[in-house]
Amino acid sequence: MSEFRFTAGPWNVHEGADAFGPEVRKPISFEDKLKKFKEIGLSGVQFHDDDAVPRMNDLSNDEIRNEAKDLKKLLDGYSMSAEFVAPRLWEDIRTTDGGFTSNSKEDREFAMWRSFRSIDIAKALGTDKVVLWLAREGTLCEESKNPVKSIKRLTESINQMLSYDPSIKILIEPKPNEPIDRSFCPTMGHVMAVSAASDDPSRVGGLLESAHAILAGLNPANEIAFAIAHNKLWGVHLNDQNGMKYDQDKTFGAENLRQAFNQVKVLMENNYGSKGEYVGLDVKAMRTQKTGDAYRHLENSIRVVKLLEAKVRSFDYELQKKLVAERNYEALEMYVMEHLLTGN
Ligand code: 3MF
Ligand code: MG
Repeated sequence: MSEFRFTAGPWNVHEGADAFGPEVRKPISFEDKLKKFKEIGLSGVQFHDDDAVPRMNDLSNDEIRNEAKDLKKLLDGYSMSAEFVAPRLWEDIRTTDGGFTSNSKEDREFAMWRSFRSIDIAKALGTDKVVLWLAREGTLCEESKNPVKSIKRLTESINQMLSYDPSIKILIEPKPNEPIDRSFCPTMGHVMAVSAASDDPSRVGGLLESAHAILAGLNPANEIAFAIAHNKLWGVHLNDQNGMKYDQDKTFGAENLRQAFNQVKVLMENNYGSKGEYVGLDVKAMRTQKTGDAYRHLENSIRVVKLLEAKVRSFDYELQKKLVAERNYEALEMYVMEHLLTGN
């Protein structure tokens, strides 16, 4: 039995286009994805604001709320929950230079409008979580933004969201680069600092994505631990990544099983999920995967988490204690490798 409840976003079943080529699979409707998500064992769905309410830029605030309420009914029909809503601030012409840290006042106002609407949508969907993946909050040309002012603008934007709705929680999902070159909030340490600087630190936490940590040259399990130590790990995006290159969103564990094991281990040791947190998967199928078999990367990721949960349960903590006391880390490391390579 898994201790975790899993989620994914509709973008995790996509048409397979990469940065250099066209789409290779047929689009699938949201309801079909929802049905299949349920079937493969997910408990909920992650949303961008415009995944939940398409073409929201053309709708009034009330129309947006009403469409979100319709979506809630659809989710209820499948007994699926909404984990979070994230304002998608990286597709509109008005966020070409970023949203919260754009040099243009009108663009910053648009970013706030989308953020307030994301809060409205989250409330209508029955979740108190808004995720900020700060895709364009940084620079392509380093001299183009005042970094101190920009970081303060980010905090001010978060403060406005906190005061817009007293029950909403903000989860910052840090990423060091891509599509921006130099991010203003690249790691979980930065997230904790922004949280501390906000008007209500108890409502600003983090969501750690494994691949984003690897892109920053950091260890995902330690990034998870850093947020847990501050009581602020409110979401994860488990996946994998082959080194510091473009964002790959590979199946969890597909590149580095020991690193994946340690992520599951730190989550389990700290009862992640006991306060309603989900294990989110942010994985993408390979471009080569055929239409009609577009969910296998999600199923595989769930399977890997479950197999690693079993490995954590059968981990010999007594032996670990003994070897730590002897400071025999060579023996401990070998035990971990044997444990992962053999038996249950
Ligand atoms: C990019 C991401 C994003 C976020 C998503 C929800 C498109 O690297 O990880 O996926 O996860 O916007 O926060
Ligand atoms: Mg992610």
